[in-house]
This record gives sequence, structure tokens and C-alpha cells, in this order.
Amino acid sequence: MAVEKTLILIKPDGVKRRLTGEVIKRLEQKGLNIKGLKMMKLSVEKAEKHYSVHNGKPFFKDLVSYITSGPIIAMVAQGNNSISVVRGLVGATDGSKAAPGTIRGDFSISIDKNIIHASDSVESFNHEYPIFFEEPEILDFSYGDEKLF
Ligand code: FUP
Repeated sequence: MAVEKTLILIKPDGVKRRLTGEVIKRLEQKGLNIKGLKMMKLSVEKAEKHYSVHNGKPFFKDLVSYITSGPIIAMVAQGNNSISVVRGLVGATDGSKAAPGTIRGDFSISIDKNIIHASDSVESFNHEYPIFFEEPEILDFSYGDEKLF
């Protein structure tokens, strides 16, 4: 069991559809500890850096214009195996194929408007979080109820 941090983004469609509370509720009730959270409008430069692994793919341009099209919510959450745990809560990339009960399975029916992003590895987290957070914005504190989870 590894205590990990993961980066979660509620994408512009999620924010505009007022799903922020729903997403945070699911993260909290699972027992994840939110350590940083902000609303921001991503620059094209930051979006291209975040999605650099997809640079050159046919959907890259649309992906960047979509993620920069409106405000997003960025979060860092911590917990046991949080990277795979959150990926499980998020569901498959294509909302039309994601399992019911997952965030994408419950709220998305497409691959390009799929509500949420979550880091898929420690390497991805290390690449991603500095794009959204300064180190002091990730707070080191205890919720105090960790033993209940
Ligand atoms: P995920 O890790 O599930 O967010 O998915 P990927 O990293 O594979 O893809 C990142 C984003 O690119 C997806 F959220 C949606 C978009 N995408 C497309 O629009 N078309 C594709 O064929 C694949 C991904």
C-alpha cells in the first residue's frame, strides 16, 4: 500500500454542468484527502504542456482548445494507491463505454467531453502537478479522521 498524490481536473464541461460538487463528493466519500484545490482558466501553453504526450495525435488541437475553453477545477488528492483508486472512480476514457457508477459512466456519453482528468501514473503526476500548483499550494495537514478510512 502506497500513499500517493494524484492530480485531478474537472474539465470545462464538468464545471459548466455544475458537476464540481458531485465530483468532490465522490472523492471525499471514498476517503481521499484533498490537499490543494483551485479554479483557473488554463493557458494554451499550459494545456499543451499538460497534454504533451498527445502532441501530434489527430485530436491534440481539439483537446487543447476544449481544455482552455472555460474554467477548470484543479485538485491534488492524497490517499492509499490514490492514482489507481481515482482512475477507477473516473472510469474509461470514452464516456459512452465507461461503466455505470464511474464519474464518466454516469455523466458523459463521449470521448471528448468526459468531465474529468486524473493522473495515470506517478510519472504523469510529477509532470502534471507543477503546471497547476506551486509547491506551497499543496497543503501538508492531517484531516484527523484517517483511521476511519
Ligand atoms: P484519460 O487518461 O482517460 O483521460 O485518456 P487519455 O490520456 O488517453 O486521453 C486524454 C484526453 O484526450 C481524453 F480525456 C479525451 C481526449 N481523447 C480524444 O479526444 N480522442 C481520443 O481518441 C483519445 C483521447
